[in-house]
Amino acid sequence: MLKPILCGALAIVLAVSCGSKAQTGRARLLACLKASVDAGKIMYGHQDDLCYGHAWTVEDPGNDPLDRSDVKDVCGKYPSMLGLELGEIELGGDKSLDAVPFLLIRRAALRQVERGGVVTFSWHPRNPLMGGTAWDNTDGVVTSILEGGENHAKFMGWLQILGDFFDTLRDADGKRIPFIFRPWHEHTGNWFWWGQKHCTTEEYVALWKMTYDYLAGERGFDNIVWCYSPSMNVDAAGYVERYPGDEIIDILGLDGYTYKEEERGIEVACADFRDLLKATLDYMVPLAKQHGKLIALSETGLEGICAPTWWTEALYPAIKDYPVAYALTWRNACDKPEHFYGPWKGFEYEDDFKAFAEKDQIVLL
Ligand code: BMA
Repeated sequence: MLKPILCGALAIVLAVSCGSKAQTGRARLLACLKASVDAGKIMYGHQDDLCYGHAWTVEDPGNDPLDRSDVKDVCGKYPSMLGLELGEIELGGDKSLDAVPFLLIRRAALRQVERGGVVTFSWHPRNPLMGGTAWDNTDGVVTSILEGGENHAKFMGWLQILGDFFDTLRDADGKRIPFIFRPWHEHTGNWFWWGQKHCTTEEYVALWKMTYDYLAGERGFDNIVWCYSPSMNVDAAGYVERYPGDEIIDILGLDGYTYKEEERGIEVACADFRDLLKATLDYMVPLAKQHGKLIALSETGLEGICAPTWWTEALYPAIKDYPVAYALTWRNACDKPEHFYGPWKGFEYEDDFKAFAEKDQIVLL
């Protein structure tokens, strides 16, 4: 059984409803997430939260690795959902595309689960055809890695390396920990090589199936909860167009950000974000019900949080009336001062985050 992630009454709900030992890790984690949703809660998540912060790294003197967190610095608690990124693990090196050691990522994942929280992995693999990054968005890459393609063997090698990493994620009893995996995200845009314009629907679905068959099938990872996460730029038809199927997907995710643009003020940008997110959740809720799936805001944020009340007046009102399992804000890059999406101590609008975190519905550890 997973540890309860909450204190008080809800902890009891989770403790009794998180499934039996006989269930797979996937089923148990899903049961926990569902119990939390059924109790009306929304878990708060932050990307890379234990690995570094807005103005610190784990190597700084005085920082106990895995104890510091920008979120905890502000509100006294860790996020209940920890996002971690595995981009470039496929190259076999020891650091991710964001220069985070995979050893640290592994320890962060295990520590988060030990503390009773949940982990979600994203993966921005490089372009296996052209050699560039995930943003090297050329056509034909997916074709080249599917069965029969010139890069199929190479890509299967990448999946093997990913699987080897996943296999190291074990608790003190040597059992694989349950976690969420969210590959091939934001495919409804064209910025990644697996994006809408760069492959057909059949190819995209085949890419998912190949990934799932290898990890869940061949490697036997029955501890993975699978999240599908289109970008918030589509209607209901666009959302489901490339859906890989109910057998593969557990969570209907959504990546949706607030974008500041010169021509509209930040207040309008926040209101537009709130309205679009609600309109998207309006069609996701019946869809999730129909397919028997959970919903998550798998990535969100406003870069640099230049709105004084983004948390309480843009994000919170947009999600509070919906069964959203978790909402995860993107990373606070330590090497790019303007690239932050979570709170940090000393940030001018940190009180607004505190007010968000103190809402009954919002769950931290
Ligand atoms: C993006 C940015 C990049 C980062 C990537 C993967 O949104 O934060 O700086 O490399 O995510 O984490």
